Amino acid sequence: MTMMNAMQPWPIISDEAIAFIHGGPLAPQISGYVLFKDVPGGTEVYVEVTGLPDYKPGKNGEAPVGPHGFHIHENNCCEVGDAADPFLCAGGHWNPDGQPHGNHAGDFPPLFSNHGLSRMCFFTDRFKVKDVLGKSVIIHNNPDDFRTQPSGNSGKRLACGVIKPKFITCLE
Ligand SMILES: [Cu+2]
Repeated sequence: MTMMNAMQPWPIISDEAIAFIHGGPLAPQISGYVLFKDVPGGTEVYVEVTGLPDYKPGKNGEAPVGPHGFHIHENNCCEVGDAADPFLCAGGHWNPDGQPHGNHAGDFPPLFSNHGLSRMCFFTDRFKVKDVLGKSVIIHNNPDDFRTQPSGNSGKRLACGVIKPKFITCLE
């Protein structure tokens, strides 16, 4: 079923959404997508990305590279901006119910690189697809410690994708 809704930035309501993930200047080889699908009681999230960096252990007080922090951020923006610190326009973590980091609605399990490939599917009851349209998904360089506020100390932003309804219309 399709319908118009003047309060939504999108003309048609869908129960599926997709974010196409593109690597920024720190990891231009990253490519993939995140799918969101309404299911009873919540949403299933499926992610498939390639081109992730290989794991590097932390040395001399530096954080390890990977597993990669993975979150929904609050803004509809994946412009690179500062090439040394990309994707700042995506904003902070999407946090609609004012929770501490570690319990943000868009705090996701980290991505593990299997020679660059990560594939993962999980369920969340924290949102439905309509709630995350126009937000963004970010993959970070470092692991999320799920403690440090406000974003888990997961480091720079390697890749970004804006969450859009999943279908093709003649207007796109
Ligand atoms: Cu993040």
